[in-house]
Amino acid sequence: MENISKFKDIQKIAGLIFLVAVMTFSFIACEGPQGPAGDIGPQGDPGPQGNPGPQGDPGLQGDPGGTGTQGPTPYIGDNCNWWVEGNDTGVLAGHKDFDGVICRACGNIEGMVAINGGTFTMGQAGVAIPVRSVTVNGFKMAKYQVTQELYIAVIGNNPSYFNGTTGREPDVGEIQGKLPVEAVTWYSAVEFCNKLSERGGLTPVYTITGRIPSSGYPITSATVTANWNANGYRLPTEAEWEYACRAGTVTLWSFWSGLIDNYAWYLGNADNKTHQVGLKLPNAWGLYDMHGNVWEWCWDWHAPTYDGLSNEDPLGPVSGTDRVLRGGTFAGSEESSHSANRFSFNPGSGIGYIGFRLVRW
Ligand SMILES: [Ca+2]
Repeated sequence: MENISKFKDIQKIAGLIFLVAVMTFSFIACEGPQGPAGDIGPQGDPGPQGNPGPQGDPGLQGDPGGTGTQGPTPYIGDNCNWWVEGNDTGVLAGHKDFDGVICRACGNIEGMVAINGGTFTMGQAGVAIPVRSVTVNGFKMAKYQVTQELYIAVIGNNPSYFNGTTGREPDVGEIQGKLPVEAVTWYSAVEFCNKLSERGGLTPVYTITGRIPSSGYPITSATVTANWNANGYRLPTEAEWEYACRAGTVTLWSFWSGLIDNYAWYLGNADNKTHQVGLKLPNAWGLYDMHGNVWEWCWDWHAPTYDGLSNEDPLGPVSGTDRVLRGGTFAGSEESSHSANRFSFNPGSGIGYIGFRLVRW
């Protein structure tokens, strides 16, 4: 009996060693898909008299996935073997001749994260309604807001308020060109998308007619239609933006609210200026500055509610006067950077709080 018992102990120990070895190997060799991130814990209830109550614990992260047999998948048809960065492909990106902004060989940018399609609960009770279940197809989204250096490389000018002149310098240690471009009109942003697509050998998404002015910037008016099958760069739809921002979470932010200073530039920490992209922590899908820094233009016309919109890849109302902005700013309250919070602005106007972020198929 004693021997059997010892044998069982040895079996247990051997099993444990094997398990630890497998976990270690999986962790070290993890080039394959990562498992989904764990849910963020519930938010605490606000306490009486307006004081915040105890916060819920952040949820555990999901386990890393098993050892993958494939590395990241290069895009077919590009001149470079460049890869999507993201939680489902590992992290790699390679261009033949990347100059830090755009690849001289293929004309494309780095840092597009692969976002798998899925269904999520869009909206927030009392704020962005009706709260409803929405499904979006997979797409790729830039990790960073479009920077001033990228905008200049494509368009040739810098409309930004925070342009480095006296009183508008980058914060200590930050790089001017890596501040988000802002004061961009929605029309200029969509033309930027087309120009970058052409440079990268992709099919432009937008048809722009009746442009005012007929050349030069900013573009203050135009008629814009979208070819949703084109593979070029474009603005996210409002649904795509919120889906990516939430990154699987259902809470007010994609992070635990007590950690906002780690994730977002907002009124409480930004010193009333924009900040170099990517300095705060990303969300669970690797996207930076979704909360705070600058508002981000979305494709959609703005209506006060989502009434009447599709639940499958909704494109917003067919017409309107303002376009949707998402994500809050360096000058906004904590609440303004909530995942579901909405704002809108005249697409022909650009002010120093408004930038944008690229997506493509
Ligand atoms: Ca933002």
